Amino acid sequence: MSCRVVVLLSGRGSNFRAIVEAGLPIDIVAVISNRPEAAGLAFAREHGLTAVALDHTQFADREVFDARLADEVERHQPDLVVLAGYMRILSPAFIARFEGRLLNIHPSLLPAFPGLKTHERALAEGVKVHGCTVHFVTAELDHGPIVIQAAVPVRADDTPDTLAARVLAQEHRIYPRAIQWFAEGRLVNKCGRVNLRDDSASQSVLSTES
Ligand code: NHR
Ligand code: GAR
Repeated sequence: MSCRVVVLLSGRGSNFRAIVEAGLPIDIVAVISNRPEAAGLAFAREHGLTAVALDHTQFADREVFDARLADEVERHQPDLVVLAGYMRILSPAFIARFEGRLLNIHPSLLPAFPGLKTHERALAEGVKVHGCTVHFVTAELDHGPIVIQAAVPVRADDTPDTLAARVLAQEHRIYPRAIQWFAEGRLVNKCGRVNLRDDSASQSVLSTES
């Protein structure tokens, strides 16, 4: 049975597109945005996927919104929930319902630069290497177990925008890969570290094809 995936996003949705275009053996059963105008929602509809807008500004507070969001996510019975440019911190009550099946992509090499404006901060610190991280989401913001990272060089003439574009290209490579590993049941979460299970069956299929 194919892995049922719910995608949460807030904006452009280029990571979501990269996931769709990777042609993974997954079922994207719903795409949910806290911003009704998110381009990612329109892309989902164009692809015949279930697209749901839940406008957080219409709710009394974060707890009330997150409870409604969690109910909506659960309705689609996901095996995996993917944050793809989802820009709202999730309350501990939400995390408790989905921990272990919740992935995020963050535009820095964690644990450096958790939170927002990562590219500006990387340039301000003068780091020479920057990148992105896919991690399991825990209640502690941007601190969950790391699945995969990709690094990019920082150039002397970079602006936040040129650096973000270089990082984004890597995001589009690593997020589909991490999701595929999850769907294959190959991610083993052990004491807060993620190991990649070497599934000999799928390995040998790969090697006979290549
Ligand atoms: N929630 C939890 N509990 N843990 C994480 O690791 C999370 C999370 C929710 C989102 C993505 C994240 C990132 O990769 C993410 C990871 C939003 C903010 C933020 O401050 C910070 C980190 C992340 C996403 N959001 C503001 C807020 O008050 C709103 C900002 C806005 O709307 O533009 O929620 O970096
Ligand atoms: C991506 O760079 C993602 O890593 C980042 O927002 C962008 C979303 O782009 N996520 C965060 O900063 C989470 N706080 P996309 O909508 O085109 O995928």
